[in-house]
Amino acid sequence: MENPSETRTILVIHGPNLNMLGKREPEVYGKDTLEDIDAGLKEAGRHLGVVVETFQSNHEGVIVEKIQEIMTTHQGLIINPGAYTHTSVAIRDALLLLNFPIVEVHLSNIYKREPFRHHSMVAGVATGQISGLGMQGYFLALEYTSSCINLRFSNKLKF
Ligand code: CA2
Repeated sequence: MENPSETRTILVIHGPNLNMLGKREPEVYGKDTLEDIDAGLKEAGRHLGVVVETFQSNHEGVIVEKIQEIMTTHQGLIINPGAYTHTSVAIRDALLLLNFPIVEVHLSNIYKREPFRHHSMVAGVATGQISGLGMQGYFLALEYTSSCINLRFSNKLKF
């Protein structure tokens, strides 16, 4: 059996309404579906030497529970909390449980949009944020997160 201490697994969480990607508002969020993005991330993960898991929920508590579940099983998190970005103290508090890299991703540039989207509850507890680069943002986040994990395994980085 694989030694659990040697797994290199990154979870990608998509928040509410992101299951509608490619089906509505392509001018804002692009024409790729969530299934396209998830399949691309899993394939990219194989090239980067990490396992990518993906998860989508429209429910805040379900996202909180998923974050709690990965505390000891995963080594990186990429999260687009959707509209919960701007409201959820619960997701922010759950992220504080994790001691590995967390990248917050937004397809749109939240700072160019309505004022209520300018504040992220998550930004202050994430390692970093990518906003406005469309689906490429997820792939850039994956490159960063996987390089942190691979460096850690070669003992060059502590987190
Ligand atoms: O730009 C982003 O990625 C957002 O996280 C997307 C959220 C929005 O509330 C945030 O302010 C910024 C909304 C996701 C809605 O996704 C849809 C996709 C297709 C059609 C309709 C909604």
